[in-house]
Amino acid sequence: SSLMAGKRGVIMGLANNKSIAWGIAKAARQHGAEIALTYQGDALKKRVEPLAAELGAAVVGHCDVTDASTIDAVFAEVEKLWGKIDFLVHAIAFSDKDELTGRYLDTSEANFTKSMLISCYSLTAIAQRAEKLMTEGGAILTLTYYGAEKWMPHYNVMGVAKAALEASVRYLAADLGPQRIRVNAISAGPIKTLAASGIGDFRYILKWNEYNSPMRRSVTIEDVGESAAYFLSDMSKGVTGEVHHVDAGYHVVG
Ligand code: 0WD
Repeated sequence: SSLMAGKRGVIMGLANNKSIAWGIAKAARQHGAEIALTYQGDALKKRVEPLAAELGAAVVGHCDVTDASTIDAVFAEVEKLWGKIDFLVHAIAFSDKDELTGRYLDTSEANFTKSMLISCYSLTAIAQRAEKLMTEGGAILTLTYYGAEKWMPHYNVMGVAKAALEASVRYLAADLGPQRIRVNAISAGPIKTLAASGIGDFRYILKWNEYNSPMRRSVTIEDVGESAAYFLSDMSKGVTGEVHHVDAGYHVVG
């Protein structure tokens, strides 16, 4: 379709073809958008480059959100490439997997701080840069999980970080609303990705969702991609500060 024709945006958090960022990139492309991708480190560069080629997307360089100079560098690259952007996708999260099992109570200060920096603050850090390039308004989208709202087994510090991320969405929406920059989140149901494989008993959580969600299935990165296209396009031009569940309805049950 031409839903996103003429729109240009940056997608951050692509690790491989199982990533939610890949589902979003594919959908945005199918709907006519132009895309720029970042990667984290040389190992992922080798994964991201062929995927970018498949979509005809630009690769704007290495970005590790714990290193502000790399954030500046990729946004400088995007500015050189296009001058302005229309959308930004944040599909980034991290916690030491030793703390994604057992008790939340046992979270260390070091991992709490690192998880909050990478999984929560990074949205604000990249929104600061995006603001300057969204000169004609724009759409910012992040990814969250139900563990922000309710206790979920093993999600632990990531649940706390996602709760803060969802609050950030509301505060950023208020700050950027006057410039017609919208900020929303998709709360995705569990999907087997690299990041998910670090969560204790993930397969059980996936099965639990399949048996108990209203649609009796789990969601795919393609499902998330299609919903993302709504948030990144003008179809959602009156929507901001929203956390939208793409979880086969699980949130009405669990
Ligand atoms: O069930 C799931 N998979 C769900 C994921 C359900 C609901 C939400 N989400 C969220 C995640 O929490 C995350 O915010 O979706 C987002 C994307 O995650 P994903 O697609 O599940 O996982 P993955 O393909 O691993 O991509 C996350 C990427 C990293 O991959 P790895 O696995 O290498 O950590 O986030 C990036 C990295 O590419 N990332 C960083 N990027 C820049 N700087 C950093 C960093 N410091 N750390 C991680």
